[in-house]
Amino acid sequence: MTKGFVALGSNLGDARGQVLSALDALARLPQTRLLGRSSFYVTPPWGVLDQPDFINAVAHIDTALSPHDLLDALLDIERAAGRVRDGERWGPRTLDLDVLYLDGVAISDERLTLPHPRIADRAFVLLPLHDLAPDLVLPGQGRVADLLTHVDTAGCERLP
Ligand code: PH2
Ligand code: MG
Ligand code: MG
Repeated sequence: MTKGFVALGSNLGDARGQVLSALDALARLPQTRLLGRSSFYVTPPWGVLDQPDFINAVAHIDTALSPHDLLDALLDIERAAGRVRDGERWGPRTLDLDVLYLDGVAISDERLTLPHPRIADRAFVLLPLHDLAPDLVLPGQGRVADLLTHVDTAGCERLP
């Protein structure tokens, strides 16, 4: 089994409901346990600014799936939530599930890069990840709590 973290995001339709359902779906994946989840955050859009605010969260999982089988399972959950990929990078989406990190795993191929290469730039990932793993050191990027001090968290709000 390998422990790791998955980022969840949504900004179309019932965003909070999509993220909640996705956590259920993660808990039901084969050979996988959901160990915990962060708070939910409302976050301003990053990358493409002209789109609705997101709901973001991070899940802590333990899985015996290979990294690529996990990726395929996440894409299945996205499709089941009605995600349509129109090719717009960083555009609005009903559900986005990204593998952030798996213990001891370093991969870079055309489908998957681990650890996720842009965690350090993104308050919408670092805030929820910090709830679960402030002392996690992301190889090549740094410690989550330190990285969080270097990003702009303006407009990000933790939901009760
Ligand atoms: N996801 C993106 C692009 N921009 N901005 C926020 N706030 N949250 C996201 O999850 C997000 C984003 C592409 O995956
Ligand atoms: Mg993403
Ligand atoms: Mg994605």
